[in-house]
Amino acid sequence: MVLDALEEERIVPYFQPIVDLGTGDVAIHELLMRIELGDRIVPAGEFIDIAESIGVVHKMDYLLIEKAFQQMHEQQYKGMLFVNLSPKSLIIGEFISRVRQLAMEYEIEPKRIVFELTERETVSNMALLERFVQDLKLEGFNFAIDDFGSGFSSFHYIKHFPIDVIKIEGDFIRNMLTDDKDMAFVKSIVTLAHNLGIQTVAEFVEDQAVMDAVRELGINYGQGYFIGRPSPQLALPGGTAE
Ligand code: G
Ligand code: MN
Repeated sequence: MVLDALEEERIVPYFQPIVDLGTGDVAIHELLMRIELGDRIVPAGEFIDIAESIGVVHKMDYLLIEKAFQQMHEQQYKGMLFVNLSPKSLIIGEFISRVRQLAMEYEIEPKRIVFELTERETVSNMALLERFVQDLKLEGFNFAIDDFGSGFSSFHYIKHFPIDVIKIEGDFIRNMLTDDKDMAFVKSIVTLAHNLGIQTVAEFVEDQAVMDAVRELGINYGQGYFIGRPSPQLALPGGTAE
């Protein structure tokens, strides 16, 4: 299924809005990979492990990024795009030149692109990963840590990579108003980020109460089903998905 989808270019971009909690504007979208299968849209969770084990995930990433950049260009979208990236794709030799070329082709300044690194997945050669991240940073691209708090190497990533944004693990956010431990985790992550001058995103904002609470804590951005579900369209300034 994965190989056919790649061959037939049925890898499609979905975009989930991320709102600026200060202004209420949709400032960012996260790019999510989907496969079109007849009239069904298959979410990444159902195929990404397989794609990785058969060694084609980087090819799917290129295709997805190209389609997303093309759509940003066509819609004259001026906001930012967060892109999930497997560390394994990142350390493939041609990745940087490909992404740079796509950004030029579709007139997207690198500073509008934020690569999300997950701390759950890692590579054996950390030094190599660090070098690739530094190179992309020099090109002007930015970096976020995805699902911060869910893995074992959170502090390592912050210490060794030029991180601009922390995306706080959704399970902490979702339960923070009912679970004291989750609230304590969220507060300490916010303090850590503030002390380091790093921006924060609350994931899995699923209702108004959590939205108010994360704004109150000084978290910069919110993402989740309460704000918007992933969709094939980018929301343009003014708030209407078009
Ligand atoms: O690991 P990462 O944060 O990139 O995962 C993003 C996934 O989380 C997407 O597939 C998206 O559909 C899902 N998601 C986004 N917002 C919410 C939410 O508010 N609640 C839940 N349960 N899942 C969400
Ligand atoms: Mn993500």
